[in-house]
Amino acid sequence: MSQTIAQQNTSKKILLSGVFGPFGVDDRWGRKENIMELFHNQVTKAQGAASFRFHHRSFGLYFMAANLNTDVNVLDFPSRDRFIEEIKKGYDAVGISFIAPNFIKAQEMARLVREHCPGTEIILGGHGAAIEGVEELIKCDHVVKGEGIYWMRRYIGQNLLDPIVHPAIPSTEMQRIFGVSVPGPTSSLLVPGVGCVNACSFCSTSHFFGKKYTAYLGSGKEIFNTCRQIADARGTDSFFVMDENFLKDRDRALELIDEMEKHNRFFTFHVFSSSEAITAFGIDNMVRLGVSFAWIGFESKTDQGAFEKNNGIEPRDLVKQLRDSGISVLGSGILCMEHHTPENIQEDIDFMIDIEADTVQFMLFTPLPVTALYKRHKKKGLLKEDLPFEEWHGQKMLNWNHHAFPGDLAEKTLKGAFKKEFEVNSSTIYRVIETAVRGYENNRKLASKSENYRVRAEQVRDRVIEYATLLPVIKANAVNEIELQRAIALDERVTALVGKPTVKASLMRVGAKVLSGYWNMRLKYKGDVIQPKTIFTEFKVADKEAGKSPIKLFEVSEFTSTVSRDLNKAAFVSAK
Ligand code: B12
Ligand code: SF4
Repeated sequence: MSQTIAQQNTSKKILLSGVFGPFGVDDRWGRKENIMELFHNQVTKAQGAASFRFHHRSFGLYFMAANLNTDVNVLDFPSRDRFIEEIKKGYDAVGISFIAPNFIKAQEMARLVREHCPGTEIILGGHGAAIEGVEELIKCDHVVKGEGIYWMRRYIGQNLLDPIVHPAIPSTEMQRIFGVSVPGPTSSLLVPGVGCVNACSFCSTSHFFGKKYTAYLGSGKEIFNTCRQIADARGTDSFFVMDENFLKDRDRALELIDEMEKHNRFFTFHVFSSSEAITAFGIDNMVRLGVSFAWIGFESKTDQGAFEKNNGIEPRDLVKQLRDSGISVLGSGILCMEHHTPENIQEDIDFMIDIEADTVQFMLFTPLPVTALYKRHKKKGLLKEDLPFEEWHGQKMLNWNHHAFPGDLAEKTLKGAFKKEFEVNSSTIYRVIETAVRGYENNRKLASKSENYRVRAEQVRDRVIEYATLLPVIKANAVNEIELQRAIALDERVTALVGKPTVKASLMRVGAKVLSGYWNMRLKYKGDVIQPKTIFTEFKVADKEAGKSPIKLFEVSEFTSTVSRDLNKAAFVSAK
C-alpha cells in the first residue's frame, strides 16, 4: 500500500453497513416483491426454474472502506440481531447505506444505534439519502447526498487527493441457473465511475450524482492496469462494469482497446450503456473491447420523444446486430407511464418483446426522490405521499396516482408483460446460448484480422461450450412447445459448430439435469426465496499497509489521475 495510507491513519473506527434482512418477504420491514436479486427481482422473475439467481454485494460499502485510512468494518446483509451485536462492539461512527424501499430498515437501524451506543455518530448514505426531509425522518448526524468516498475522507480528516483504491471483489456471490452454479470464479467488479450526464427524467442515479459523471478511473490505461491486477488476483479475465453508461466516454473505451491490444491481454466486460452511446462507439469496437453483455434502456416505443438517447435508433436492428456479434442484450422498458392507458400499453409491451433481446426488464414508472420526474409529479400533486417507502420498488404498485391504472391494474399489467415475454421468446438462458452461437458463427470469420479478433472468437466459443451444458435442462423445463423445439434445434446447431459434447461435457449435462431436478423440488416445497449470506469484512489500516487486507486492494489513479481530482470540488454535499 502507498505511503499516503500509512502516514494518515485518522484513528476513527467506522462500521459501514447495508440494511438488515430477511429480504423479499412480507414482514414489518419489507415486501416480498423487494427481492435482493437483480434478475429474479425485475428481469427473469416469471421464468420459474430458469430464472437467473444471483446475489451481489453492496459494492459502495467496499469501495468506501478500501479508500479510507482508518479501520473500517463492512457488514453486508446482516440480520437485525447481527447488526445489534456489531454496533455494541463500539464504533465512532456507523454508516448506513440504503435505497428508498429500505427506508424503514435504515430508520430502525439508526434508532438501534442511538439506543445501544448513544456516543456513536450516524451517517446515512446511498440513494435513500435523497428522500426529502430524511434528516428529520431518521435521527442521525450526517446525510450524504451523492458520492461517498470523498465525503468520508473529509469526515475522517484524510487527504482527499490520495489515490483511489479499487478492491478486488466478485461481482456476484451466488450465481445459479436451474440450481446449477456457474463454474469457476464469477466476474470481478469494476467501478470506473458513478453517474450519467444524460439525465433521463426518471433516472435516480443520474440525478443523485448531480447529472454528471464522476470518474474513478479516468483513462483507458488506468482501467487496463486495474483490470490486470484484479484479474491476476481473482483468476478471471471477466468483469462486471458498474458504471451507468460505460461507453459514453468513447475515448476512454477506445484507449482501453489499445491497451489490451498492446499488451495482448483481452478482458471481457458486462456493461450498461445507452443506445446513442453504443451507436457512437460502434458494434465492431464493442467486439474488440470484449463486451459480452450490454444493458440498454429502450424504455418506450410510444413515447420515444421523451428519451433523446433513443432518437433515430431502431432498437430491433441494434439488438440483432449485437446478438449476431455474440453480445447478449438486456433491454429495459417502462410500464404505466403518463401517456399509457390499458388500451395502448400493449403496444409498448409488444415492442419490448419484439426487439428479441436476451432478456427484458419491465419496471413501473416510479418517480424516485431527487429525479426531475419526482419533482414534476410532486408539483402536480400526483405522488401517493402516504404510500410507505417499502412499496416504492416499481414491481407492484405505482407510487403515484395514474387515473388509467387504478387498483391493482398496474401489477396485473406488469405480470402479464413478463409472462408473455417469456412465452414468446423462451427462457433467457436459451437466448443467451443462442447469442453465443450466433456470435461464434460470425466472429470466427473475423479471427484472421488480428490477435484481438482471434481471442474474441475463442472466448465466445468457450461460452457456447460452457452454456450448452444446460440445453438438456432447458428442453426438460421448456415453457412450451416453441421453446422445446428451439432448444432441440439449438443443440443440433451447437454440435455442428463445435462438435459433439466430450465425455466430460456429457457428464456435466447429466449432472446439470440432476441438480435441476433438486432445484424444481426445492421450488415446489420450499418456495423460491433465497437469502444472501451475511458478509463481514475488516479493512484494517495495519493490514492495508502490510498488503494483507482480506480483500486485495489496488491503487488505481497513479497513471493519469485527472478526472478523480475534479471530485474534490464537487463531492462534498451533506445535508447536515
Ligand atoms: C447493484 C444494485 C443492486 C443490487 C443490490 C446489492 C446490494 N447488496 O444492495 C441488487 C441487484 C440486489 C439490487 C436490487 C434492488 N435495487 Co438496486 N441497484 C444496484 C445498482 C445497479 C448499482 C449500485 C452500486 O453498487 N453502484 C456502485 C457504487 C459504487 O455506488 P453506490 O452504491 O451508489 O455508492 C456510492 C454513493 O451512493 C455513496 N454511498 C452509498 N452508500 C453509502 C453509505 C454511506 C454511509 C455514505 C457516506 C455514502 C454512501 O458512496 C458510494 C461511492 O460514491 C444501482 C444503480 C446504479 N448504477 O448505481 C441500483 C439501485 C441502487 N437499485 C435500486 C432499486 C430500486 C433496487 C430494487 C428495489 C429493484 C428495483 N426495483 O429496481 C432492489 C431492492 C433490493 C432490496 N431488497 O434492497 C435503485 C434505488 C433507487 C432509489 N432512489 O432508492 C437504483 C439506484 C437503480 C434505479 N432504479 O435507479 N440493486
Ligand atoms: S442514459 Fe441511462 S443511466 Fe443515463 S440518465 Fe438515462 S437512464 Fe440514467
